[in-house]
Amino acid sequence: MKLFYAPGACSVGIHILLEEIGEPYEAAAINLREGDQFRPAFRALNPKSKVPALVREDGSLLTEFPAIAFWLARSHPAAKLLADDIETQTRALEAMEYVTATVHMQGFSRLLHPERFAPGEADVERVVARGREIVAAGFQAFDQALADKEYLLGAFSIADAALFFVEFWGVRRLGMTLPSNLAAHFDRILARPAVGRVLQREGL
Ligand SMILES: N[C@@H](CCC(=O)N[C@@H](CS)C(=O)NCC(=O)O)C(=O)O
Repeated sequence: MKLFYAPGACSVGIHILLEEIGEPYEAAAINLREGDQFRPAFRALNPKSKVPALVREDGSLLTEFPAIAFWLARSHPAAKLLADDIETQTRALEAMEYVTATVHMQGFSRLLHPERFAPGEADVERVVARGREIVAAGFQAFDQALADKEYLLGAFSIADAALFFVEFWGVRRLGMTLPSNLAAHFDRILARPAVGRVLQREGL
């Protein structure tokens, strides 16, 4: 398997899952700031020009965080990244969808790239304020979900890897203070050896 990632991007969650699985894989860095994602070589591989992108053993490409995470968990059951029952699997999809489609794409995208949402310079402030509201609502919901457990689904799973990348952005990129249950969850994940290895490899 070969993961295309960008240091500190949402792909860090998939990088962590590969490291948790513990089988050999390749990891290739894409420099988003330099526009590597739009160069012909990467576009030919992934026309969406996005990371994470995972090339599987059969040569096929998988994109979109929830799909990659779900496939990795299901195809590597020994890693115990997702329990086998339908309720846990549905809850994992629910959490990953909220992280990726709402907290990331609607919230953090407004905070990190307000120009993509603001028709003009005068609108940037309002766009950022809306981004903060969306992220805060997401963090609040996940904080509540973690009130009585260490991980979203009880044991560490693909859902936690998704939640981790937005926690990481909040704390390390934007200096936010996480609500208490979320802060404890973030520290718990940071303490996992696989996570330490990935952060080191990505230069974070
Ligand atoms: N819906 C996709 C979003 C992927 C995405 O937006 N990735 C960002 C990095 S966090 C990216 O590749 N951005 C490149 C760009 O915007 O040009 C997923 O969940 O995998």
